[in-house]
Amino acid sequence: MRIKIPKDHPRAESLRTREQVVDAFQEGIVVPAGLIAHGRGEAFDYILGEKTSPLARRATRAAAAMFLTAEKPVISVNGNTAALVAKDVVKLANRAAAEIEINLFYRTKMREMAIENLLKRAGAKLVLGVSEETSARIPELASERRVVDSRGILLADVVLVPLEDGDRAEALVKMGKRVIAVDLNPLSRTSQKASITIVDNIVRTLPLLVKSVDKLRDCRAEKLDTIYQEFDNSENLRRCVKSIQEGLARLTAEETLGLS
Ligand code: PTJ
Repeated sequence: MRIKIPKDHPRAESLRTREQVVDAFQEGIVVPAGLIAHGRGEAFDYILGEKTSPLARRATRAAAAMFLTAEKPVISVNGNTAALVAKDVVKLANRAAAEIEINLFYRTKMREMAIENLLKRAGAKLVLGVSEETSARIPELASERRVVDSRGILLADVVLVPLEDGDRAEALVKMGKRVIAVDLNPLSRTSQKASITIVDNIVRTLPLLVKSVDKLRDCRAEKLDTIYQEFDNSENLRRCVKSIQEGLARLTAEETLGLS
């Protein structure tokens, strides 16, 4: 069932994004747990004001610099990411010479194919993570996420992992990879374990990351190294938690609780 979202609804954008996830659920791209994960993200986004903060901008710039200095960057795509930002994933892959790899927690052949089709319709030429012949296992992981492509994540030096569960981010870091997470929850294990965490909604992050890559493209390698080395992820996360506290205080002060 489709609902018509009034244009002047104060949270129209958020509701449209929610509909996108629901549609993708009906197409077999998003799993039931993905709906729950999206709701959790919505709650954080609501408190954070549903806009990109200066902290997220700084993390995105550092992530762009890290991407541009990578020898083999890979964008890991799960159901929710495909549902929300397939076109931006392809744009980022083209602009940053990165591979796209499907990596699923709830892995089925049907979902792999549905997500591959979606990414190809969005313009992707090559989608890794779907061929049995090239599949490898990463150590220390029990979940289906351990299955990776031997041409992709296995060899990658930088991996973008949007909307992840904590185990894999930790395993990838242990393997010596630099991990860029996108997660609205600054307290999640993924956020805490990643090298750079962008605490923002993926629907805003990816277009901004593409812009940032374009802006930094002509910088010298030393300058790019400095940009991401100067970024302090723990400090940035601490400040994100503080902005959640401030967001809650603001919402209470404005007495907007329960209005939408
Ligand atoms: O497609 P699959 O099979 O790989 O499964 C994907 C899900 C999302 C079900 C799986 O990775 C999972 O269970 O993830 P978690 O552990 O719920 O973590 C998802 C994180 O993403 C949570 O911390 C959410 O707050 C956050 N999140 C949800 N939606 C967004 C988001 N962060 C940024 N932008 C969003 N739109």
